[in-house]
Amino acid sequence: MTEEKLEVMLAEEDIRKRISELADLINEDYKEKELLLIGVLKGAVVFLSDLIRQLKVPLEIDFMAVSSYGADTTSSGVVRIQKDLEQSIKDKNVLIVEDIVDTGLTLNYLYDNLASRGPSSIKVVTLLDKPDRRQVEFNPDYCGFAIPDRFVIGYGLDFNEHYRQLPDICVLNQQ
Ligand code: PRP
Ligand code: 7HP
Repeated sequence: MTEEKLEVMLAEEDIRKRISELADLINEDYKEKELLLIGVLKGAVVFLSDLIRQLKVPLEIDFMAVSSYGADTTSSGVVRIQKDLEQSIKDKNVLIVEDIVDTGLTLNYLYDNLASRGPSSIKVVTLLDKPDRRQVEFNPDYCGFAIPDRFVIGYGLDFNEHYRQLPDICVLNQQ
């Protein structure tokens, strides 16, 4: 039987502190503006729900679901919209909220797709970035942590839909 061992990479308290710093930057950059946060389901829900509680600017939220991964830890390279927004983003200040940028394929696709809908501005905040894994160039505007090329779970991130509820971000070692 495969034994799974969890190793904490980023503890709950480190994540909390960094989200507060990201929120300070966003509050400053969007002073006097209104924001539409677009959470990318499902991984970003935990990050988005903690982030919005630190934001002081008027905001709305909406969600999209896209798929680039199957039940695997490697990218299929195919991005599909599985759930679209419930509203037009024309003339809105859009902030895409992601849990992780890995190959960059998801955000590369999503950014271009949303940019073509006529928002007044569009930026990306990601909690995690794995720059070593990039297949297409993509630079998030705000990033919580750049991490090494390890498969991580917890704080919204899954392995085969499990572990999203862990408060820490952990590396899953299978032995
Ligand atoms: C994960 C993550 C990003 C994407 C990043 O989503 O939430 O959306 O992969 O990978 P990329 O940069 O290589 O494209 P996933 O498809 O696993 O869905 P989930 O959020 O529902 O877990
Ligand atoms: C997607 C993803 N989901 C969970 N953990 C990771 O390390 C991941 N990279 N890309």
